[in-house]
Amino acid sequence: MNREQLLLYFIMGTNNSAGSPLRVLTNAIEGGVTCFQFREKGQGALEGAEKEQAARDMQAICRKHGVPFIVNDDIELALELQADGIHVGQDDESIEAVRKKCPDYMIVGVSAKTVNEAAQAQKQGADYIGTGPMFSTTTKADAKSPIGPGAITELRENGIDLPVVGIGGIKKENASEVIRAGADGVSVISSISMDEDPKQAARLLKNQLT
Ligand code: 3NM
Repeated sequence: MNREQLLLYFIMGTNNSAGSPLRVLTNAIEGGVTCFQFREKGQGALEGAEKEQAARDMQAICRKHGVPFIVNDDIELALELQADGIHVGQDDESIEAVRKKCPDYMIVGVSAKTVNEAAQAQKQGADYIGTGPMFSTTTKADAKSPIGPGAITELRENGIDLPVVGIGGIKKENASEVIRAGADGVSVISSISMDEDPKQAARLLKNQLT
């Protein structure tokens, strides 16, 4: 995994964008997003054929702009679409099982917040980890209490050298703190998807990261 591709990692489903999801994604990419994850979860999430079509439409936009397209949680969909990657949580399938099902080129990302989880992910062949919530968030219904950017510093101090993105409650005002703590990038949903100007939101966020 190329660490630079994780710098501004945008995540969205059709149920968490203020405007048309395809327009939001296009604008976000034009504003500088470096990676995208399709995460169709929670209230109002599409299922079945509608979910697949939404994913295909977003993948086409990502392809056109050369942005990696990663699918959250749904391995069958990732395989069907030949997505660039798959992201799984601690409660989803083991990384080893995911690795076995997916072709070698596929990026495998894992959510990991403790040194233990991160070391396990590293050992099992994850390409990057997502650590959070950094700050409080209302986007994920079952999000835990914030663990803060210090959790990333702790991973680094304990020898975790995998690419890491911070996630949860990240916006332009606190993003640089996450990078300074040792992250390669930040993952955001609402600070881009719910902004009335996603392109400008992405641009302003990115300005804080380098
Ligand atoms: N995962 P926002 S927090 C999808 O802690 C997700 O693992 C989290 O949304 C974790 O950028 C989160 O709007 C929600 O806060 C991120």
